[in-house]
Amino acid sequence: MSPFLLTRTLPEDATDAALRADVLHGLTRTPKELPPKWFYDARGSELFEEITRLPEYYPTRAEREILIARAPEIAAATEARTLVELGSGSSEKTRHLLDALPELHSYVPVDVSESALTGAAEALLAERPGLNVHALIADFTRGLALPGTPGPRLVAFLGGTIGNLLPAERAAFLRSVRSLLDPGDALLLGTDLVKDEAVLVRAYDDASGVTAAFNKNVLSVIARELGADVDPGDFDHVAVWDPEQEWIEMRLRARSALTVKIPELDLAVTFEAGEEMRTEVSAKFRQDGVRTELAAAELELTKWWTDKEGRYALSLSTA
Ligand code: AVJ
Repeated sequence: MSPFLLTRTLPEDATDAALRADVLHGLTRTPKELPPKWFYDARGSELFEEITRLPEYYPTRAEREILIARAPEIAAATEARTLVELGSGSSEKTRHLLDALPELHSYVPVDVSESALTGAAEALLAERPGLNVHALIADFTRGLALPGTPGPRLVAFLGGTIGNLLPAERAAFLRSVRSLLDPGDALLLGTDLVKDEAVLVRAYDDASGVTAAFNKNVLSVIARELGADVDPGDFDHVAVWDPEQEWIEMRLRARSALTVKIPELDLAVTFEAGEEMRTEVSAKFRQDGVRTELAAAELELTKWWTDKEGRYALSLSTA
């Protein structure tokens, strides 16, 4: 028996087709927008790792603090035998949970990146040779089917990535997660919290310009993948707090009037000088809002933990 299985639920060419559809749709609408998932090619993933080490970007450190402090409580409350991690990436955060779950039977990392999944599985299996790793190449915002591993199951969605979804998308996502859970299963959710505007804006517009490079990287992705003749230097990085929606928006602002030709899409896109294109929404939460959104998906919030400074929360909810 091999302790490592890899299941692809996404066709090999799905990523390419989705990028084309998103760029065509996003650059021909007003206002223009691109979804944040296209930041993460190899360079973008590196830049994101760099962001997580910036002094201004607190969420990763705050979440790690909570995971380290609360992993034993999470283990005791869930008695999980299967850990499912949505958007697992390098599975770095998962270690704290795995260490607290010595009885864990299976780990099911779910990610769109096959290389991230195999790399993470290899590293994990070196430490926990008995663990069954069943990796899923899948887009967790679409329907998911989980392998028949033993329960109780704990589904973890960490990093605050739920904030990248718009409210209606969040509602649909939480309902689809709920549909994966049997009685006794649980969801561990990471959410960044509403706080002082200056702190939030600094986290998304750091002094050393790493976030600006990360934002502009999406232009390099469409240049490489779709042949777009776009120069990232023609755009400025913008991060703004929307107090009504309680989210940070990242945008790219055209420094002058310009046209971007995208031969692979047979498209020429014109920008006015100063025109802004939204590239990411990163919603920030309050406990009441999280509880209400979970309840709407028939999930009951049972634990709420924050870091010492109250900047970030991990919540546990049950089906
Ligand atoms: C990976 C989606 C949680 O929204 O904070 C970091 C991505 N964008 N800096 C976030 C991000 C700009 C990050 N998430």
